[in-house]
Amino acid sequence: MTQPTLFVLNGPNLDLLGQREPDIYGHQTLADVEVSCRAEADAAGLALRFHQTNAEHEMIGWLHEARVGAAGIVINPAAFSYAGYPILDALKMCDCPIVEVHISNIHRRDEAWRKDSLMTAAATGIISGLGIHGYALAVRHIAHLRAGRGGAEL
Ligand code: CA2
Repeated sequence: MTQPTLFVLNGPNLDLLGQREPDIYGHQTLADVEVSCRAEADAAGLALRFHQTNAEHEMIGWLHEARVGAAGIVINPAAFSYAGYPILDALKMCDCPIVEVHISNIHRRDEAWRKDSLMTAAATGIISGLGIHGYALAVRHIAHLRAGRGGAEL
């Protein structure tokens, strides 16, 4: 029997995680993020698709794949958060749970433009400011929903 698939999708510049601004984003790399997501997905019996792109069309392609039967989507849209209307439309086409993750607390950042993500309008929920641990928590939450333990009371 094929396992249900969870998508963890990362937007522009996150391929450089761990190499820039460690005071904000930490020292761990996107490969470390993938290891932590895979551990959670394995424990929950979910197959994992883990991707990063700097190209909007590639992100939209993965969302179109996820639209058909994915267990859930964890997305750090990075700067697509602020201008990615085509990605917002694609997220709105997905019926599965969507958790938006930001490594930093976007509401606490100095730049006002970072605070308002367009993507939140399509997300089931958002995790922001818990470092890379936010990704593992997001995967765990989707597993939790699949086990029928979701809803308002967690
Ligand atoms: O906190 C997050 O995860 C962000 O989504 C990261 C985005 C940023 O545009 C959002 O405001 C918050 C990307 C930051 C720029 O890319 C970097 C990647 C690695 C290290 C430093 C910066």
